[in-house]
Amino acid sequence: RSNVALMEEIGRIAEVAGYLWTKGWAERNGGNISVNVTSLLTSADLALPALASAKPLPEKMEALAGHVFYVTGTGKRMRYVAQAPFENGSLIRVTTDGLSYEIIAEQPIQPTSELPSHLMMHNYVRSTGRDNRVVLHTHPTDLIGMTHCKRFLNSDYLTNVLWSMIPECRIIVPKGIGVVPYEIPGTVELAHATIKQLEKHDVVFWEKHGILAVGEDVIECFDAIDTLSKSAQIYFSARLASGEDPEGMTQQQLDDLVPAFGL
Ligand code: 2HA
Ligand code: ZN
Repeated sequence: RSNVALMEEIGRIAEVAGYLWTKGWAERNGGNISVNVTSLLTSADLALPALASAKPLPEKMEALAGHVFYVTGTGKRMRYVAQAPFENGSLIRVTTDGLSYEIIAEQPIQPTSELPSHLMMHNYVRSTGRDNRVVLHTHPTDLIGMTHCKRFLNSDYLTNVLWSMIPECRIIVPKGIGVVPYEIPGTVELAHATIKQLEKHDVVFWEKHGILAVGEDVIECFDAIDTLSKSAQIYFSARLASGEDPEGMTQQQLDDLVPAFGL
């Protein structure tokens, strides 16, 4: 494609897809990415003809009418998204009535099974006035492992444990972590429960499944999850070293970060 701004953004998505694979967070087709690229497109791009007939969305997406997204393909592997983003994902356009979507480029690759939930989240965050562009879902082993422990299925407790492992964590994930109890992957129920958590948080843990982050930038979304993963690794290392729960930074040390970093 000749659109330089779009191809740079696709390059960043491919970069992150590669990280997800090398991190060990993307077994087989695990995880999915959607990025709103509307602002990067020319009017000719926006008017590209549909490559397949329109598919209905589960709900009306008013805030997304006419918007175009790059989305990873259903059953596609992140390690191949990294190498060939347009053979393992496609551009889709939400119809002007917000009721359905159509694939417009480059090949008729069917979007991720989580597409309805991704679009519901994009629609929700945009409707709150934020320039949300990214929904990133992935399967980090360490963070999913924590969701198998009942005591971590509490947003305040989980946030505090991970924040208190290293100062960066509160700085990079200032809104903390939301927790969603187990739901069947790809369902509207999972999407609704996640959207409830997105009222307060930009990162949500799905019990016994994975992590979802929203934001303006795909690299920043990756960094937030990566920083939480680092905190989890420090937590496990400290537990192994001492045989006990690490004390973590004190509440005072955590609170001092707020004025120091303008959080
Ligand atoms: O795309 O991770 O949650 C595969 C998944 C579904
Ligand atoms: Zn998943």
